[in-house]
Amino acid sequence: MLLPENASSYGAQVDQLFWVILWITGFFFFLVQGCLLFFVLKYRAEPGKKAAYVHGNTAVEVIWTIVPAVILLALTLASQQVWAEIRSPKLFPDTKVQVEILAEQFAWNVRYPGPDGIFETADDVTTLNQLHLPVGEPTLVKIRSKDVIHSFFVPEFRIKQDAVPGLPTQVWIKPIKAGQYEIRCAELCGLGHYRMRGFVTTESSEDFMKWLTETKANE
Ligand SMILES: [Cu+2]
Repeated sequence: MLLPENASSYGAQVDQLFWVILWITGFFFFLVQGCLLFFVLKYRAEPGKKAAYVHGNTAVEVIWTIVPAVILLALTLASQQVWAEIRSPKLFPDTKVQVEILAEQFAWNVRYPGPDGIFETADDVTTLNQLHLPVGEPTLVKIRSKDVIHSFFVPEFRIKQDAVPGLPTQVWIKPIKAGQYEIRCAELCGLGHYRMRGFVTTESSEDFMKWLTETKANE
């Protein structure tokens, strides 16, 4: 509901943080706007009523500084674990499958290392804009850029990572269901940015291996 379908192992945790933050900020948004409306009406200009000069209120100022600080600190601690789990290479799960994505104006070059597990060898499997991932299997995704800054974004996996020239980065994805999704470039990268789309297919390990073999045969 409201959010795109979740198709990755850590998506639910990301969504949970999102909702907690939305509830907190939403609550204070309505509280503040409500107070504003109330005071605007209560202290509106009336004939014969003199304006009061209020210099400030230290107690109230301390409260409205400390309360947000405590909330921010709590959110930082609460999100730290999920963030580290998703983004800290030291905490990545063991990945049998690896894929390299080289972004360029305006396409995603996808490369699998092939049976030898080593990139840039003759048995590599390469595709353009077609990323396949096995369901239930954590996959290591290496992201690079050939030219300008792009951003690898698959909303259904709750992952977004900039592709920066000269700065290889890594993310991991463990799809939890079979389906078809889109890779969108989330960084304005030139005139063709709008058509920089890739397609993700998540499927069973058997189908994934079959696809790899067929793609290699058709190269
Ligand atoms: Cu791009």
